[in-house]
Order: sequence, then structure tokens, then C-alpha cells
Amino acid sequence: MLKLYYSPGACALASHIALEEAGAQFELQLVNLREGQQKSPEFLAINPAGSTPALVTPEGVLTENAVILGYIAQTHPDAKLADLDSRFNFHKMLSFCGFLGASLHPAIGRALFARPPLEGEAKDAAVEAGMVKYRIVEDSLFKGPWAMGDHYTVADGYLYVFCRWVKAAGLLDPERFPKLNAHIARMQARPAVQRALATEGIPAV
Ligand SMILES: N[C@@H](CCC(=O)N[C@@H](CS)C(=O)NCC(=O)O)C(=O)O
Repeated sequence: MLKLYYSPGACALASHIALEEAGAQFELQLVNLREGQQKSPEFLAINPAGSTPALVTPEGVLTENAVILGYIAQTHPDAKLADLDSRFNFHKMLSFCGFLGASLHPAIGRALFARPPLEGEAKDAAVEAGMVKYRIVEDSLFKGPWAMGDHYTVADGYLYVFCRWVKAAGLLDPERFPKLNAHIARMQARPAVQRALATEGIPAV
């Protein structure tokens, strides 16, 4: 059985949604980031980087959402969570996930979750730098109606996590980001997403 280490509302929600969409057999293990559980020896033995998500599979541990998402899509082909017939399309999807994980996530994470929190001009500058990444998604990377085009993929759950953060923070103006706002609504209508939110005890936005 798969085991996902997660923290409510954090980026592991993307992997959680993918497991729900896949109809996978899995269990969840909470890592309390506020209490610093990610730095405990027990968790560092799972992921030495001290971050969630981590997915324990029968073959070993996988980390990094982009990788976990690709693994879930490939190991649950019947769920059709990626274009598994086209090597190019599959990797195009991973490119998108790579942008989210390597570029957008650190930028918006710094703006919203820096410890200690940013304030004043420093916060404004960080928010602006973060929202530049959402502009790239809204204007260029997002194909519609789903991230990669006509078909839902695991990349949609990943995009949703980050859109959820900025929507909750009042930063995703519907007039400036119509596609991303519509995507949030489309995601939150999916039963798998509703199950993941309910299990993590976090609200829709
Ligand atoms: N690129 C990694 C980022 C993982 C990451 O930074 N996770 C955050 C939660 S969103 C975390 O666990 N941070 C640990 C901490 O705050 O110390 C991924 O996508 O899996």
C-alpha cells in the first residue's frame, strides 16, 4: 500500500488529489510542519530534505510532487491522469509541473510563508515577484479548460494547490486571472478534490 506524508493545505495536496483521482489504495501520514516534525529524525529518515510530500511505494520512497505525480499517473493507467500514449505530451506535462515546483512555488512560498513573515515593501515585492509566475501560467502555459488542454491530468491538482493559496490570500483577481479562477471552480467540482479537502480538513476557496 502507498503511504503519503503530507501537511494539510501544503503542496502535498497535489499528490493527495492525484491518489484520490487514481482510485489508489493509500494511507496518509500527517507531518506537522508548524511543530517542526519535518526535521524529526523519523521523518528525515524518509526524506532527508525535510519536506513534504514523500510517497512510500513498494519499491522505495519518492519525493518531489512533479515526480510523484508522474509515478501515480503511470502506475494507474486506467485512471487516465496523463497522456501515457505520447512520450512528448507526458514530458510536456512534466515540464509544466517542473515550472510550478521549481519556479512558481518558491516565489509565492517566499511571499506568503517566509519565516519570519515578510512585511511592508519586502512583502509587496515578493508578492509581485510571485504573481509574475501566475501571469505566465494564465497567459501562456495554461491551455484550457484543463492545464494541458482538453483532458484532466495530474498537473491540474498541482496547479490548483498554488491557485488555492493565492485565492485565499485575496491575490487572484478574477478580472486579471479569469482562466485560473475558472480552473479553481472546475477543480472544486471534482469529487476527488472534495474528498482530499475534506480529509485534510481545509476549505474550498
Ligand atoms: N519541490 C518540492 C517542495 C516541497 C516543499 O517545499 N514542501 C513544503 C510544504 S509546501 C515543506 O514541506 N516545507 C518544509 C518546511 O517548511 O520546513 C515538491 O514539490 O515536492
